Amino acid sequence: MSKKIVFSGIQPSGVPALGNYIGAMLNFKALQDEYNCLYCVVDLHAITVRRAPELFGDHVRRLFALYIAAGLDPEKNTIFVQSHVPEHSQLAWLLNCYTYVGELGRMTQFKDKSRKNEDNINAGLYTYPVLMAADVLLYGAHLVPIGDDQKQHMELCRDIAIRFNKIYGDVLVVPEIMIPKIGARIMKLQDPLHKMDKSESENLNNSIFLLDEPDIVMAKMKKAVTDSDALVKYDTENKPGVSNLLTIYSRLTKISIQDAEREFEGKNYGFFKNAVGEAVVETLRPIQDEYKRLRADDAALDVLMKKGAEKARAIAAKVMDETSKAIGFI
Ligand code: ATP
Ligand code: LTN
Repeated sequence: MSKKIVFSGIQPSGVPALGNYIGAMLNFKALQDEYNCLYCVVDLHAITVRRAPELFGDHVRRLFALYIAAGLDPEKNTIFVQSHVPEHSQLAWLLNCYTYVGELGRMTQFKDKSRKNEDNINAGLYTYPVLMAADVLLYGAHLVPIGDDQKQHMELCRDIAIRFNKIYGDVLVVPEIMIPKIGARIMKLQDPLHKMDKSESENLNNSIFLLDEPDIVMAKMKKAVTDSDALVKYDTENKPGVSNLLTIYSRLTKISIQDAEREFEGKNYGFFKNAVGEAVVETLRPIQDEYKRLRADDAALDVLMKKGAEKARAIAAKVMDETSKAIGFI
């Protein structure tokens, strides 16, 4: 039997943060042997916010290289750039006609991003989840690993596929959503009630970026907000800062939260934060080394990118064709 298909994507909107790594990339890695995985640099999604053209290409190459540096094998997986496969935009248009404006208006990310980009609430920001649905449905993906913040978008994707199939028969695969039990929402280090973002601009101490040098990681960790209990216990309601650090530690060292609590029993927060910082540094070290090696030869990286797009396109063209036929296009 052929392997089931996995699809996921990350926006080239800054240097990926620890939240992206723990919430998404760790699962990407875990799935690569058992599934036929497609991992995408979703550059079309990223232009819903203005980007400097002279920097955009570098951000795309950076994320592409970081996928590989973080442990995704470009031979085993299909790693590619969204805009290199025009079927994404093509299917998104079709799916727009099977999505209701009421559904899009309820999306919390749209409401949040509109608040943050008051001077540029463009239609792309609004129809963003339709493009995301197209990404997934274009490959007949069975499983989509994401962080908690993308759950609402993926539920809409499922609704669109179910609606389409009700009209035309079983044309689209309705995907399952995969969210990690621990680490689905890594919080800002200095504001642990809000999710860590890679496009953090207000306070860089809130996010650890995958390319941060060890001294920067340790300094950010030292400044992380905790509480005044001096007790390393997992309690998201009363101790959000400490719980966030415990989550990071647990996911990176593969030690359970309970064992981590035991490990830090009687230890002060300084000791605890130092240990979490070191776990982060040790995780990032091999990723950064491999990243530097890959970026020393962008021409070779571009060859991999081209191969990825060709592999992706072979699948996308087929699904695009079946979907168009189902609607009745001649
Ligand atoms: P931006 O800041 O540009 O909006 P982002 O950091 O939210 O970006 P995305 O590219 O939108 O990142 O998301 C890529 C993947 O990382 C998604 O699966 C998303 O759910 C996951 N993710 C993002 N932030 C976190 C977080 N703080 N904790 C866990 N998972 C996260
Ligand atoms: N919308 C996602 C990124 C994304 C994605 C996808 C994730 C675009 N297309 C398809 C999973 C499947 C985000 O902003 N985090």
